[in-house]
Order: sequence, then structure tokens, then C-alpha cells
Amino acid sequence: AIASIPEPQRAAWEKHTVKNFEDQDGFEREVVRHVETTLARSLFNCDEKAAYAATSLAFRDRLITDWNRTQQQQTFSDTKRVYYLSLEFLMGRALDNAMLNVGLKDTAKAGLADLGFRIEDIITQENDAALGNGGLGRLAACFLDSLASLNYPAWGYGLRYRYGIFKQEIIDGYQVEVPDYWLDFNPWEFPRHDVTVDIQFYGNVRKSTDANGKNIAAWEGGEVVQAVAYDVPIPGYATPTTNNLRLWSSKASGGEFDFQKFNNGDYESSVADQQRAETISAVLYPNDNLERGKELRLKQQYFWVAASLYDIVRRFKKSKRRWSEFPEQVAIQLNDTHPTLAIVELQRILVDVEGLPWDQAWKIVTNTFGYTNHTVLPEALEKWPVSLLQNLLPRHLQIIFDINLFFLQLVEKKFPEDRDILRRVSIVEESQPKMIRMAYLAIVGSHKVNGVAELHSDLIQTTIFKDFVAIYGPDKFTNVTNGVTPRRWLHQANPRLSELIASKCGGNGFLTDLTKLAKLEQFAGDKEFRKEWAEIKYANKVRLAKHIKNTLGVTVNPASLFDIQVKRIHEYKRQQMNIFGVIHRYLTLKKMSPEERKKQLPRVSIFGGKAAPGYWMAKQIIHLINSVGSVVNNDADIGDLLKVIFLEDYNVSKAEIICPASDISEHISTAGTEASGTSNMKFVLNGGLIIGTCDGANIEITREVGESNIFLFGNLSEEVEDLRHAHTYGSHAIDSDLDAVFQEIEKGTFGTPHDFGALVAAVRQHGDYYLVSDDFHSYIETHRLVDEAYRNQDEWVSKCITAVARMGFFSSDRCINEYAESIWNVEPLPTKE
Ligand code: Z16
Repeated sequence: AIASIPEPQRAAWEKHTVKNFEDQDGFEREVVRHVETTLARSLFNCDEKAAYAATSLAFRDRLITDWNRTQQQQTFSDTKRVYYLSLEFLMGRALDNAMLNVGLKDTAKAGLADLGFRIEDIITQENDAALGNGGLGRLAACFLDSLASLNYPAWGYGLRYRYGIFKQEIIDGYQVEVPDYWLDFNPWEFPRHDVTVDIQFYGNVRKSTDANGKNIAAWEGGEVVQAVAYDVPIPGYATPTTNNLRLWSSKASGGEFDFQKFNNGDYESSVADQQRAETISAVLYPNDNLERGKELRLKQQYFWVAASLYDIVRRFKKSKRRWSEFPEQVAIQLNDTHPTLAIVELQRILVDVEGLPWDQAWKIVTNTFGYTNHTVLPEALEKWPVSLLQNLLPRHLQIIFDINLFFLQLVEKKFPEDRDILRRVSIVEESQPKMIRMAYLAIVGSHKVNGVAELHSDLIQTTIFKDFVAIYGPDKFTNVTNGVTPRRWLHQANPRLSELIASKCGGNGFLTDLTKLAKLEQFAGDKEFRKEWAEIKYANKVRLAKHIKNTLGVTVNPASLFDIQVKRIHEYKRQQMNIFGVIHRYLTLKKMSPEERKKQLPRVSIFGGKAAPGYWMAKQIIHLINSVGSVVNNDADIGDLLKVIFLEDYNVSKAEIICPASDISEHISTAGTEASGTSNMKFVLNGGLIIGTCDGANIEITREVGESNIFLFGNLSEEVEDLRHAHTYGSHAIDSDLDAVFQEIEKGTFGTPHDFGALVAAVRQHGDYYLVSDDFHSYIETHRLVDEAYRNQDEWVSKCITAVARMGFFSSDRCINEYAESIWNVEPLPTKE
């Protein structure tokens, strides 16, 4: 039970309640206090790390009082809450964001300067919270920012990985993975050693009947691991609302050691038990768009889901409402299929623990959950072997079988003539070995299923989930196009552009209503405005050029066209096509006379991104990029005309430097493969144009910004199937320019040809699954158009301004409001003040 202070004593509490600093003087006092007491240091012993620590603690104190108030308000108001279940939250740094969201960055800047520090040097001390792989994890982080900024009563639930996504080093052109131990000092989390849940694994199910003849299932035995809550405050922008992200950490249940074993002299095995328990939350699986079916991953999923549901149910029970009201109090969103076991776990709690009849429980479950799909790639769709579930979660497997049975009965009734449909839609795939199809389970257990961009939502309804549309009707399926938070991705990453926009859009209102950017459009033709705009872009390029110089030792000219592709390395994202295009450009330049060369537009081709450690082809692509770079960057004929850069260890904090510095960025996936993409939105929002295929959110970006303000190329998704078929069964003629590129690679220009044999063979011999050859010609042609357009700087800058003015739709605020209205049925909590 939670103890509360009796009424007569509350005056004393109120008298001493914490008053947060409001001005520079107050901020400095807090920093010095934290240095001198919390950190036990002094002005003779205060480096930048200590100043970062003290500054963070000062802001943390502020957040935590707002956080407390928000939680109290949400409890008293007793309204419906949203729970966002995500195995990934790619948060990046917290301090800069906290300072901007509470509106005290300038105050802190002046205060730190007064105390002898530059704020940038302090901000950069912080480790990124890199608890995610890429787009899916960063989307979850943008959503948390929007949920708080819009005052929705919302919680995030995730895992507190000891190691986030690995750090990438490039050694001799190859990726090397280094563990990301990020928790040595993390002021942004609050351990809640009093908020724990015991999580059961393995064991057996005992079935019996009670006095009334009702079937009872009891899950018994096995092992127990303890989940401990760590809370991370999520401040909204320009609002006191501070929501909670609860991350679970695993430890051995029953304290530090098994004392029985310990006292029996079995010290080693008691330590081993402890380590095994802690392994569950030890490390993030580093795969983006790939599922490998490892038992520890399934353990992570159940551990996190069971702890979160216990917490959610515990909170609901405090309201003393009837179970039927659960979906009116609770909306749970499943970020991909990773938390799908939550559906089964809630059904288990309601039926086995709370004793509800199956049908009544199932109605509650399906009205509670929503499922977001993020991919159509077959290798990314989760399937778990029945045998694995049988062993780890025996009761859950039975419940899955029952869910499937009732579902198939419904299908049979609806399509009595169709024998094949049952096999196709069964949650249990009758393969060898049998597998549980998690996406199907998620669809059956949710009331809404959404894709993340229009094309993607259409594709899932017409391909991978087609049968389910026939079964449930189209209303169960919907689209919510992704968005990004303009606070981090414009205001924080690009403060000068944000300020310039504010000066023309009537202040900072665009940061909370991004459609206000529309006012910018009238200045697209304004010479003076264009000049200021171009100056800011140039300064951002200078900043990136410095980063390149400092990290790689390569000098790039900021007056060149900066062409950037940063994202996870994946064949479907086609970084290989980009680097083949760069080689083509290099060959073209080499063939020119020196006079002709002088007329060419200088370019810097910038790449960045991690390859999953087990993804050999992706690692080959990284190696080729670096090998091309070391040849091209040192070719005296070429000079500034072409530089090839691979930025090490692309992450959120680096993206904040990279996104504002692009002239053009590349979003060139094979049509139909990239569900949405979100960096496309970040780049355009920062005044860069994009070259891209008709895929994911590129299509909606085109609709918004206009076809003349984007460079589209390549085959359409409707054409992909036929092209692939032709590669395999017809004749596959390789584009001649691409062939010249391959010949150059095979000549050994970029190092041992054998090293890149597989990249060439994938196109030439193995069916070119990602259609590199089919799209290469139009890709090269479109890059030529980019060069041409860039030569007319006035018009180029006009295009950039116009595009930014039309980006209002892509705020994650719009996106969250759509979820709230069409899926969650929740409303914001008005804030006092
Ligand atoms: C991921 O980052 C995405 C999909 C997925 O199945 C797994 C992971 Cl880890 C990405 C999509 O590839 C991307 O197109 C999309 O923008 C992003 O999720 C957010 O929806």
C-alpha cells in the first residue's frame, strides 16, 4: 500500500515543497550545489563531465517535480491512458531536449558561460540513449515527445538494456562492433526498487475442474526472474506535462544470491543464476528488419510484456472499476509484433487469474489492443517455433491454440466453401517445424491494424494481410503516416533555421502546429530571405565538414553539393546502387579533359549507417564505400570534384548534425520495400531536397511539396513483381553504365576485385532481387538533373523554402492525434497554468 501523509501534516509539506529555479542565478546556484554536494567536488575539481552531471541534475530536479504533478493529475482525473509498448526507444541525448522543452536553454547557456563553460561542450558529454536500431525505435521516441507535448496521458514501456546498439568503428574499411556500455552515469533514470514484478518462465500447466465443473488451468513451477522498474521522465515542449517511460531491468528474484545455494557452498552456481537472470535485459538485438528466432529474444519479449501488463492491470484495479470497463481506461499500442505476447498474457490474466469467461475476456482484449505493422519484408516477419513456446511459455501456447481455434471457426463460418483459406490464415503455420505467426496473432487480437505510410498500408491490405481484410472487412485496417518531432529535428538540430522560420511565421507557434510553416512560402522568392536561408545551410555544412575533418581527417569543401545517405545498411535500401553511381561519376570525371572537368559541379557523397553484425552483404557494402573513398579522395585529377565519405557510428546525436547539412539526401529503396522512412522527413524539414523512389512516405512527401521540389526516379511498386520474374525466367540485360562500373571494380581499381565479387554477382548472376540494374539508368539521369538544378542557386533555394513550407503534415503531433482519434479513443488532459 502507498502511504500518504495525513491531512493535518500536509501544511508542513506544502511549506517546504521544492521550488524550481526560474532564472540564471537560480540555475547557477543549483549547478554549484550539485557540484559541491551531489558530486562531492569543487571549483578546483570540476571538468566538463562534472559540469554536465550538475547541469543535468539541475534540470532533472525540475522535470521530476513536473513529472510528479503530471502523474498525480492523471491519477485524479481517472481518464483513459495510452500505453505504447516498444522493444526499442532510440532516445538520443536528453539534456539539450530537456532544456529546450522547458524553455530554459538560453538561461542555462548564460549560466554555464558565467561558470566557465560553453554549453555545446557540456551537451556533448552525454552518451546517447541508443536503445533502438533505426526507424522503428526513433519513431517511438518521437511519439513520446508528441504524446507529452500534446498532454496525452501516456506511458511508454520498454526494456532497460545494459548495452544499446553497438558502436561502429571502421578499421581498414571494415565495420567493427564495439559494445555500447552507456549506463556508467545516467541521471535521467530513476530506479524504482519498490516497483518489481516476478516473471515466470518454463514449468508446466496443471488442468483441473473446480466445484462448478469449470475448467481451470494453473501454470506451475519453472523459474522466476524479477523485473525492476526504471523510470525516465519525458518532458513535453512548452507544457508542464511530463510523462513516464518505464524501462524494465531483469535481476535474479530473491535478492542478490540464492542464499540456500550460497550457504551450501555452491557460490559459483548462485552467481551463475544471478547472471543468467540479468542476461535477459543485457543487450539489444542489433537487427533492423530481420528476425532471427533466438530463445533469449523471446524471453526478453515475454519478460517485458508480462511486467508491463502486470503494472497496467495493477493501475486499473486501483480504480475499482468492472473488467468490462478496461478498454475504456486502457489503450495498448503494439509497436510491431515484438509485444504480441501481451495479447495472450492479458487473456491469461483475465481467464486464469481473474476467472472471467473466455469470450468476455477476449472481447476486452481485442478492444484494448492496436497493432502497428512496420514492414512487408518476409525475413522481418516474426515466427516462433511451437516447440520453443511449449518449453518457455506452456500456458501461453495453449491459449494461442485456443485463440486460433475460435478464429478458424469464425473463418470457416464466413467462408464455408474455401478450404485453403484456413491453412493460409492459421496462426499456426503447419510447417516443419510448426511455427506461430506473430503478425496474424496480433491482427486477430487487436481492434485496429495500421501501416505507417499510405503505400505501405495499401500493400499490407492487398498482399500479406489480404485474407484478413476479407475476413474482418476493411475497417479494421487503416493508415497512420509516420511523422517526426519538429522540436528535436528542427528546433534543436537546426537552431538558426528555426529562428529564421520563427521570424517569418509569427514566432515559435510552428513548433507545436507545424502547418504554420505554410506562411514561409510567400518568402520563397524573396532575395534577402533566400540569402539568409542559404547562409544558414552553408554554416550547417561547415559544421559537418569540421566533423568530417576531425573524425576522418578528410577535407571537404562546404561549397560542394552535399549528397547524403544515412540509414541502416540494407540491400533493400540500396546503398550499393548509390556507391555504384558514385563510381560512375568518378569514371565520367576521369574521362574528361581538365578543361571540361573545371566546369563540373563539386560533390561530396556522404554515407553513414550500421550493418547488423551478422549481415555479411551489408558489411561488403560498407567495405566497398570505404574502398572507393580511399581511391577517389586521393586522386589528384579529381580534387574537390568528388569526395566519398563514410561517417563512423551514425546515431541520433550525429543525425542532429547531419540532417541540417544536406543539399540532397537519398531515399532510394526498391519500390514497395521501405514501409515509410522518416529521415526523408527530417532532411526536407531542414531545407534539403531529396532524391528518391516512389516508396514509403516519399510518395506523400511528393504530394505535399509538389513534383517540382523532389527528384523521383525508378520503377514503381506495381512493376516489381514482373521485373523480378523477368530476371529469373527471362533474359536480364545489365544496364551498360552499370556494367562499366562492374568492369572497373573487376579491374581492381578499388582493391582486390574478389572482395566485391558478391555485390556484383547479386546483380549479374543472382536475379538482382532489389532491381539495381533496372533503376540504375534513371538514377544516374536524375542525379544529372540534380546537378543542373543546383547550378541555379536562386531557384534551388526557392525550392527548398517551398518544400519546408509544405512539410506541416509530417509532424509526429499530427500522427499522434490520428492515433488518438482513430485507434485509441483518448483525449488530452488540459493542463492548469
Ligand atoms: C524498423 O526500424 C522498421 C521496420 C521494421 O520492421 C523493423 C525495424 Cl527495426 C522501420 C521501417 O523500415 C521504416 O520504413 C519505417 O519508417 C520505420 O520502421 C518506422 O515505421
